[in-house]
Amino acid sequence: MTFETIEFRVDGEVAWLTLNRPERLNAFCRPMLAEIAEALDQVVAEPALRALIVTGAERAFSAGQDLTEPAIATADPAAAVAESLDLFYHPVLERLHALKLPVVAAVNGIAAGAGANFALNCDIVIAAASASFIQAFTRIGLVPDCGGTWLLPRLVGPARARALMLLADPLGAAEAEAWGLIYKAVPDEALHAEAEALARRLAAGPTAAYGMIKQALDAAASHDLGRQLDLERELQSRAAASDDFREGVAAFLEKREPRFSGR
Ligand code: T3D
Repeated sequence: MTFETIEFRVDGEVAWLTLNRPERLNAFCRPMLAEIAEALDQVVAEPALRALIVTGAERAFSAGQDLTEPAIATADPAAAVAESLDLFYHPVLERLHALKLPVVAAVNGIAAGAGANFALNCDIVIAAASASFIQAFTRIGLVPDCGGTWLLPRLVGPARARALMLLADPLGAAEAEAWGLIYKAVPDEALHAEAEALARRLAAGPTAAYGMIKQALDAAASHDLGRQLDLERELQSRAAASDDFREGVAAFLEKREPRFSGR
């Protein structure tokens, strides 16, 4: 399948999804969000895939919503924005969170507004040293969306989250790492190799267990400890029934590296 606004490439067990509107700093428009949703459906439909990398073409990761998109300039922007979120952004975020395989965001440059929060919805976020993250929304009189108000306080704590969202100042990759917003900042020239190495390592791991870890972490936000312990018991029973658990224990006892199938 050929896309107009993204590149989607499968390389063995790892897929690459590249946001590809560099003339607009990879800003999201409705056709692009629809293509991302379609690519994520392809990821689900391909059981051989075991990790996904998301990155941006050329100098930016994404500048967030395309502010030149006609839907923004309608007579009723309130309705247009609600429609964009309901019909385009949220289906992408729901698909991203429903993926059982791990998703690595390789943030190659500026990630602003919805672009920043799209990256932060991924499982592991690494960024080029020259990249930065901006909760740009208040610069144009909007509020953070794409889960920003939910994610940021959990990642960096309420004080820093509030300042980031109210001030809309850029946060460089090294500081983003120090604050716990992202996993790691890496030298610019090493970004894609680091992302690929991480994804290959994850692709060789117990994919079903990774999916269950993601499910448990998502559920933890709304559970008390008792409910979370129940969920952990249920997931652990499923993990214990997996081929990968048998292989993991066998490899340990035989003093060798495990060969996980992902099942
Ligand atoms: O509809 C809804 O559902 C609402 C949802 C909203 C979610 C959001 O994401 S709101 C936040 C939207 N994003 C922004 O407000 C960021 C706007 N962009 C910027 O502030 C700056 O471009 C950056 C800080 C990201 C980068 O600055 P800089 O100096 O490196 O680049 P630049 O020169 O500003 O941009 C380069 C080109 O990209 C330029 O085009 P030109 O003049 O060369 O033809 C610029 O207009 C274009 N561009 C950058 N961001 C956007 C964009 N075009 C459309 N939409 C953009 N968001």
